[in-house]
Amino acid sequence: MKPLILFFTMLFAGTPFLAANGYALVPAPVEIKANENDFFVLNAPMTIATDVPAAQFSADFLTKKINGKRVPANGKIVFEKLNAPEKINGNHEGYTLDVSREKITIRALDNAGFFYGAQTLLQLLDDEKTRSRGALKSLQIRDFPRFQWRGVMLDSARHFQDFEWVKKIIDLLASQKINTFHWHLTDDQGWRVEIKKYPQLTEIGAWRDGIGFGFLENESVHYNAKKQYGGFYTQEQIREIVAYARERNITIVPEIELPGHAVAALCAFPQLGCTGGPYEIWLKGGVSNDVFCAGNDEVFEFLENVLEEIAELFPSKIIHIGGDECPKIRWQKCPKCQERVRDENLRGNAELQSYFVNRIAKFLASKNKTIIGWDEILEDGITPDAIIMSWRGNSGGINAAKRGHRAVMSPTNYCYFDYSQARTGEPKSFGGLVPLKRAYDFDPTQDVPAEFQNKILGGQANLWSEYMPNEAQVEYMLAPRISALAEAVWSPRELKNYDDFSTRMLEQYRRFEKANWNYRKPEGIIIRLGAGTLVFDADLPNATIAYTLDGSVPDENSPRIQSNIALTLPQDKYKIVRARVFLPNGTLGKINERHLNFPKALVETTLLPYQNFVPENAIDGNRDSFFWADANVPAGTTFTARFDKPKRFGKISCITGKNENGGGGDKAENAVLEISPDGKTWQKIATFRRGIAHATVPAGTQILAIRIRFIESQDTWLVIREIKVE
Ligand code: TNX
Repeated sequence: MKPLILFFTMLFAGTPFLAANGYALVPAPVEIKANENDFFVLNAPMTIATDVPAAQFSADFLTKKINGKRVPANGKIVFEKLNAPEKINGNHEGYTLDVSREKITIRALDNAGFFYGAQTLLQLLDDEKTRSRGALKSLQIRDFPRFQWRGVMLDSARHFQDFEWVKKIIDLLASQKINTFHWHLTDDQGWRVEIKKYPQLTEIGAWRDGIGFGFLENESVHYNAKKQYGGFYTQEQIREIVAYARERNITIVPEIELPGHAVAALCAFPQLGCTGGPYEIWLKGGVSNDVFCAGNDEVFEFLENVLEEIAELFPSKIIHIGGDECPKIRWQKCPKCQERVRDENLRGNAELQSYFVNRIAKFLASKNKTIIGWDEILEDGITPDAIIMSWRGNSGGINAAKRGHRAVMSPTNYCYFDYSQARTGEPKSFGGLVPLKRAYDFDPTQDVPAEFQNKILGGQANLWSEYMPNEAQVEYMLAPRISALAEAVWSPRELKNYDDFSTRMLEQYRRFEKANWNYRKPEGIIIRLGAGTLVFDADLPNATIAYTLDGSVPDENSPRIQSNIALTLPQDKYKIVRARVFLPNGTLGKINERHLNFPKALVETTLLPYQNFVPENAIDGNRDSFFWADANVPAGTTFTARFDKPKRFGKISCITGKNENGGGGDKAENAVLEISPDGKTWQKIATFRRGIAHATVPAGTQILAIRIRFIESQDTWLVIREIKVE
């Protein structure tokens, strides 16, 4: 009689088990079955064999990474053709991975699957538990992606990144199973790709008079002999990166911005703008009124020549043509543009934009390329095969899908990795807030009706580089959020679980460390403030937080609280709260603090928030956090803070604008600061100048409410940093 062998095979239906069992895989795979009682013993050097042509690169790649040895046959690790494609839904990026006592087998249909199988195996082998045990638990993995477009965009125009470093970012993306690298190569601040036919584009367009954006000269190394800031990628370098990425299953989608965001090109060729210039390369962000002229055929000839070289350099079937943020002011006054509107029977300037984009799309179609553009290109009609990149929420993508377009979701409030990772204590950023958890909650099919979901190709995070003066800062903004994105676009939605993810991330932080990546460490803690209530939050699962209410430094002896548990404080009593999270090794993270010196007040405003900004941010005693209102502030708009009972103050001030000390963009322009004893009658106490208003209040004045009132309308966004009372 055969001996009865009992295998304790467990099927992990939900990711919580993944972490608990030590499989710190990121992104989480579709399915793992582990055999608790059997092990594959790691003996150096590991031998690797395959006779499948499509697996050669991955076999070499793995061999190098683990210091293994390629052998003709009988390897300990083997790559084989998968004969049961249904196991991975027939997906060419899918793979199976079997670890038995004798050997490790990776099976796939194609290069991509073999490569991802190798990436998963690398994570398993490098796992701390595996290494300390000297053995890998026997297991079976079945894995394939949820979406076909798993992207990251890098903006190399606002700030430039070193060519070799771009390979480093490709390595990181590949390790997280990202397959699309969208490369933003042109903008108002620089033209970054060599075009043989127009050398002036990079001779002139790649260099600006300083680093700009308020950064110091020494925050970058990218200067030429004339001390101008900038740089560009030669065609030879591009070919090298394209090949490097391709081996790692990454398609590079280049972006050439048109008709707007074109100032760098106009500097090289002023005759391509409506006014003829002179133009200067921008040293700041924003939206330029100067765009390509839509009435001048020379513009199309130029762009077609440029795109011809681009189409040849980048094998990607898809080319990004921008299409966002194109003001029509110049077109309105340009005789050539108006002539075009008449000749083409267009309904106006908005339709002129769609004429422009469609004409380019047609040219690219002749090169066998499809266009993708920011969601603005949908507004006035666009060729049906155009793909829409939805950045202003998911709605652009949903509308696109309903009209039969394919779409990629990249909504600002989940995917803009130029936004801060925490409310306080972070480097200067574009603004906005996308903490790790928020990035993790990204779902490309959120709110998409079931019948249109097949139109959603996937999702993408964007690294706009206005506030990333150097490569280290790009790394900081990308990691760890890259892992959250990766899981959102790769792993099955039903398996998503943030606590489990954060546990697996502890291992991922080690990987970042090993790859010498300047990642944001998880000690950040966010303190949310309700009315009289504090809620502590951290990037670590079930975090314990030490806090103080007297301004002292929190330490091991301070009171402790668990994350996400509310702490209610007596009103008006405490001025400052400081908090630190306990790290997994028992030490304390960096200090976060919040001032609580604004008396209890209720905010009432007709302003609409931009994204998830809350009006209370403007009265939380902290000018780092702010309320960001949406563009277009009508005359008469008010923003009122009303107290529960009348108060007396010596001084009242208000700071608005993007700069910490007031001013910059998005400031209150034609507005006044007013007070009221009863909430009905108002008295002006100051007028805003450069975004700031301050007043000394006559002694004895009773104040029930303070408000900002806009005398005239302004069509900008508005940042209200803080109303301060003393
Ligand atoms: C909007 S997203 C832009 C970019 C900026 C970005 C900053 C998009 C299509 N346009 O030009 O860099 O905001 O977050």
